[in-house]
Amino acid sequence: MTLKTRPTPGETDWFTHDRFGLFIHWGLYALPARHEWVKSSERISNEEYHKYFEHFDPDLYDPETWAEAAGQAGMKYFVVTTKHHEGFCLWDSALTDYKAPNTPAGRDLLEPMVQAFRARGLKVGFYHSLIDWHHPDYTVDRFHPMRDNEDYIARDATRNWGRYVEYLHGQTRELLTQFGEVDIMWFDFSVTANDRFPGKGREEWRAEQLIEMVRELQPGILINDRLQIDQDIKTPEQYVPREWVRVDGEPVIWEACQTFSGSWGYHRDEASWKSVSMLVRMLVDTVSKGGNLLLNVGPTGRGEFDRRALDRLSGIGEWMKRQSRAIYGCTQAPAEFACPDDCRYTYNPDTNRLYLHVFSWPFKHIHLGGMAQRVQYAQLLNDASEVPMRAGAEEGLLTLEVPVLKPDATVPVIELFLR
Ligand code: FHN
Repeated sequence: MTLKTRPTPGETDWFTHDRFGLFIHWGLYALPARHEWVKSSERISNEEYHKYFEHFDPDLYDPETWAEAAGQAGMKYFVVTTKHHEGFCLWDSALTDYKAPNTPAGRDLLEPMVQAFRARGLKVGFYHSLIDWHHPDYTVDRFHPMRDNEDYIARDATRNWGRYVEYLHGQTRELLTQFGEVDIMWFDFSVTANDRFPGKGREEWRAEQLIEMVRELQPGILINDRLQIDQDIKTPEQYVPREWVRVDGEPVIWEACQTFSGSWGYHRDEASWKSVSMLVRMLVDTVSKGGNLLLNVGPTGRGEFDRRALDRLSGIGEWMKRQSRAIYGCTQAPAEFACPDDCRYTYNPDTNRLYLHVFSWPFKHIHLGGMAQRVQYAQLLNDASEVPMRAGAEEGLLTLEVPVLKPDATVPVIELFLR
């Protein structure tokens, strides 16, 4: 029996089936190319930061190549930063001049992206920052670039917070009425208070009203948890949870978001790029605990996925080409199936097939406790070659006789057809 999660307001069946999505962090921060938080970490004023607006010219931007790379990697949905904390908007918003059409890009960059990914068969998700370090009515908080500028802080008294929240809600309305069906709304994030500044959370965003509007405009849409009101998806970030994520002791639908390297936005000099093997194992580990993986690319200022990202996406795609049925439609295996060391199980309840992902290839045998009567047939997923089985030395033990050489797969998978 697989774990059942509590009901959600949105339609999550496709989400928990598809398991694997692409996160895209793209904005002016691609030009400084040293993390999307550069404006905050380097305390850059709007005036100083404006040079990136003036030079944002993604002349090599072709979202069809992005969608193809995502599709080839086996990704089934994407979530793109419509606006990140810097406040810059990828689409032709009527509510601001701080947008792509007003840069040398000279056009709405979101519309062609949505079209390209939708045409490639991927579901559409919009990340939208609650935080806005550019908007004149956004007050200073613990992360604001001007948090050490007393003159700027003093002018908070003249800022109209209500007007900023109207802007936030108004742009959300634009996003959910101008781009057809939107499948995910990924808000980010509520700010905790510190000893100098108040926080910003559900009350400050008028989150209940915002959620109501989102669901009215796009019935069935999935909303994440970062308005400080749990909705459809819990979103652990930059780590793989030890077990199925729970809220108040109940298993919930969850999606881990991760980067290839140490930065969400394009970072030219950051070198901690995960290997394809590690990324595949992260995907498997996530699904083995009932979760989704949202894996991020930060495109360059020229509008491209860089070579390091393309290498990882194609490497994952090579694995998914033959192993994807151990991911799509799969979830955590029932507790009765004790997983062997250095392996993970995923399980498809519809086909009643168990997938043994072997992280460290053993010498000749894998022993499955309590499975002697449960498996009718076993094969390597990469080439459908039979894996002979025999009753093990002890009661109920099933011994798989595996080839000495590791199969031709980043993470070999043995498909077990259960009785
Ligand atoms: O501050 C952002 C960060 O830049 C990035 O967008 C991540 C992605 O989930 N969210 C926030 C940090 O939690």
